[in-house]
Amino acid sequence: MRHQESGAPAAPLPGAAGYRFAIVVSRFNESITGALRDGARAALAEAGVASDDIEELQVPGAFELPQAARRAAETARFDAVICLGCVIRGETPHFEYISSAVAHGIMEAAGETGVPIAFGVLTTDNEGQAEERAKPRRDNKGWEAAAAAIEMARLFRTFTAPGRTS
Ligand code: INI
Repeated sequence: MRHQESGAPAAPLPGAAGYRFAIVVSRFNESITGALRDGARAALAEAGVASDDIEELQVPGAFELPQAARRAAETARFDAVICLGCVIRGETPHFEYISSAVAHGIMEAAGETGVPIAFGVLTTDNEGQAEERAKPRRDNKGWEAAAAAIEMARLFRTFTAPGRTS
């Protein structure tokens, strides 16, 4: 298991009941991204997030993730946004362009909107490697991205100005 180097039981996720999340998921390589989405939903449920507090948005490919994530963040309806995608290396430089555009785009959108945006995008040489990272529950990049989003959402709520409740 990639989360536990020591063999100790995995720490439970911190609670996030009442927090709102957007999951932006790419349809490209859908069998993998669907498994990432399931992993992300499992993590949110484990943290006590109600399904009504999760909005799922679909985009065609990973390249479109930052665009939709930015718009979702700008609505101010979400504590965090979780981006899920899968880019598999082909014979063309497309892989490098898409992977780097997505990573930079997500980072920029998070910085400019002030809303945490988690990077749950697999960039692998082949489908087998992607499947290895999209297993049920914790061996799943979607689960990992959701756990990061929960942690960041909780952290960002602590930045609320004194005397303000939201
Ligand atoms: N999109 C992906 O999410 N994964 C890929 O592996 C991929 N490849 O290999 O091309 C891919 N391409 C589509 C891209 O994300 C855009 O949707 C498309 O270029 C339209 O903007």
